[in-house]
Amino acid sequence: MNSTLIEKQYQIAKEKYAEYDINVEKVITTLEAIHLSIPCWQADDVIGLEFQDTISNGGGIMATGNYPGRPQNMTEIQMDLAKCLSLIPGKHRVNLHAMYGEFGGKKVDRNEIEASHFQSWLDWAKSLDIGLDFNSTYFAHPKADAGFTLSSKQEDIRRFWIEHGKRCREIAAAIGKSQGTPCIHNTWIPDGCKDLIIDKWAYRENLKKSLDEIYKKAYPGSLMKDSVESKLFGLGSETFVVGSYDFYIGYAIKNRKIICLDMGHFHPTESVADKLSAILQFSDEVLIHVTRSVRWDSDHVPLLNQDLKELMHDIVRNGLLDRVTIALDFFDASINRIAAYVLGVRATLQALLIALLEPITLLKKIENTDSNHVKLALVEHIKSLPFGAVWDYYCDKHGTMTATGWIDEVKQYENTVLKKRN
Ligand code: RNT
Ligand code: ZN
Repeated sequence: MNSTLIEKQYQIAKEKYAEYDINVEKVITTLEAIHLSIPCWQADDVIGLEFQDTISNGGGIMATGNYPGRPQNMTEIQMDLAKCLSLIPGKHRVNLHAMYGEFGGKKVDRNEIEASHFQSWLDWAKSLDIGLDFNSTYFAHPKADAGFTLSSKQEDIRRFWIEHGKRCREIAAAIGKSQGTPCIHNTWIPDGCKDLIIDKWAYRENLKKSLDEIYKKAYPGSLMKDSVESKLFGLGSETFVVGSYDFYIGYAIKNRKIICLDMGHFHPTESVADKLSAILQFSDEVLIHVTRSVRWDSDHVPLLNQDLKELMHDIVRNGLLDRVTIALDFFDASINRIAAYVLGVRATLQALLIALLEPITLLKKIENTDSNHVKLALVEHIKSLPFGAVWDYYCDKHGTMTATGWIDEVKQYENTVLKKRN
């Protein structure tokens, strides 16, 4: 689409939205200030950069598919990520996992990692003027194979992972200090059991004790913030999950940690969106893992579906943009990985844009003063307003392809770069 047409349609859209008292320029400024945290792990199917002498797939994290062109080292991962970022409007952060350090082909175990292993990520992020977030990696390791890490009844295993957690927080704080914005450090553990557990208490008590120890050292919120991520079930933890939602919401509220809500970690009809205006009555912040679950926590690439739109509506309608960090969490190895990123991030931004373009003041007024059918009718009508024209303008303004233009760019990258990899 050429720029004149984009501009023309944008002007008409602006007029349309003005009828509902929406200032589209203001909306664009708001959207520009939102920095999504993009998962480094979609780049290479959650494989990471560690030297591994034993193959370990414990932890239930499994990317399915074998699309050609998977990056094999840090340079290729960074190159792919930079390509993705160039096809996405706005400025975004990259979310690292501890298994993605620069280990120089040496075995550096999880209880040995240091901030220096992430220096090249920091340099790379600085060269792109973006921020980094961080995750401890408690899976894909022989010491996670038995199904329990921080909640393990084996004291040496528990200690090993406690040390990992402490080091990850230190690394996150170092990243935060260097980049000048807080680095969110997220904790998700795979702990759980395929089948019946009698002594649930011991595991949950252990997890609580381990977390208390990991979080003992206080870091200023300007450097790093801690979040804890719950789960409903996973591969190998179908019957019992130690870090359930009830466990972590209790822990987070009591210890002033951030709860991380992964959109794939709840019962299929449970609304993650609806949780925000409840949790945030009692907590300062929430972290979201945007994903698309197909029947279960399948980590499909987010699309502009009802769940995603509802989530963004609940953030914006309740004035929670400053208190909700939006990270993405998906990994699909069955499609072009660059396209996966671009699709997922663009859908998330589009959902935000739709939410920001809603005449909330008007809707709230109608809700308080008019019949319910009037509100419903208006909500329905708003769905047909020309948000796509604003989206195209937004992409064009940021020098990124509008509409489907990026598909050709990804194809070309596939032909010239990805296909040349083994
Ligand atoms: C697992 C959690 C977790 C991971 C990443 C890789 O079910 O969602 O967030 O996906 O840490
Ligand atoms: Zn997640």
